[in-house]
Amino acid sequence: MAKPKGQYRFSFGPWNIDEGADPFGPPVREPIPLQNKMKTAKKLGFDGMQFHDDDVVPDIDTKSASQIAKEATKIKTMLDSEGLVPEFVAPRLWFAPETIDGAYTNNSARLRAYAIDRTTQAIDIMNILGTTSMVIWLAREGTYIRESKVARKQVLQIRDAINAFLAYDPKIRILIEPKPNEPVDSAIISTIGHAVGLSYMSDDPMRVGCLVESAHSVLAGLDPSDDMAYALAHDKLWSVHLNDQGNMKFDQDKSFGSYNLRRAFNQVRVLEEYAYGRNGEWVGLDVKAMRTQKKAVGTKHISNSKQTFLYLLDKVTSLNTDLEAELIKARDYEELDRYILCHLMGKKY
Ligand code: 3MF
Ligand code: MG
Repeated sequence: MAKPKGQYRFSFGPWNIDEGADPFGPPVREPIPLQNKMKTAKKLGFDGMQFHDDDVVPDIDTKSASQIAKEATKIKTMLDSEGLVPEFVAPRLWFAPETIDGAYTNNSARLRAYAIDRTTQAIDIMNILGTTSMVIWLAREGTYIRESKVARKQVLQIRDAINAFLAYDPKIRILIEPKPNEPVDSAIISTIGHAVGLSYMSDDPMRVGCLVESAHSVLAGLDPSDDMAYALAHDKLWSVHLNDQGNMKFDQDKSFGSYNLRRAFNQVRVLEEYAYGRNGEWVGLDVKAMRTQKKAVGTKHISNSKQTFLYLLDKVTSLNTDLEAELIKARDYEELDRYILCHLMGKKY
């Protein structure tokens, strides 16, 4: 799909409008029905929605295949009537008792089989919704203590699972979303480099790419824009989860640009420079409302993040690239630094 420069399509998931529970306290906002979340998405100028399998079919493990198909069809009709496109489906492989000690890398063959089955079911849901993209966030594939798993074997188990899904449906593409830790102490596919490496180990590397989440890169001590550039160099940046993160804390999913505006600017810059979206890739936001927000203002993190992206896009497209090139040529990086800061602060340079 040809994309004019500077034009983007935005998406988020139902989990991004949440009830505000955290590990230390209960929900503080009333739940909002899925259809209302869809209406909010449209109202805020979003054209796409991302889903976990059980966002589409709640309590999925208790339902038969025909019940799952029936409920997914209902959601498809709802999406169509709201004028929204499903971006991807991600199997939620970290909630069920079967995945307590990992999904594809569980030490039990029976529980590994559960994870494979659950994922093929997610592929069936994708087909009903009408998307060929599956995101896998490998939440519990790693270790709480290193001696509990054989790390090399885990890598091959994930590769084999990916190959099984590629064979199950030749139309799908798999996007690996890496994260270095949380909920596990140490994740086996922890960075975008690991994800890209794993894609080349698969039976069909052209159908395995990745999703870079800003906060996950920061948690790994890396710069999100460099991670995006790395994936772009491999033609494997197939989605992004923009948000922000204050260094090595718990996964914060703050509004895009909220912590480090320059870091956010450089993410927009790299996406714009390499015409991200030209093959239909979405700008996904994976942001969380602060627990302090009341229900009526519980979606500002989403609209603010999109607006910050668009404001930063203005900053990217209005950058004086001749001046930038001149300063690079002169190797006057102190001056380049000052120019970028003045530009971001809206000060006359
Ligand atoms: C965790 C995440 C997840 C994934 C989602 C889709 C809950 O840190 O970022 O959000 O993005 O499961 O893969
Ligand atoms: Mg995410």
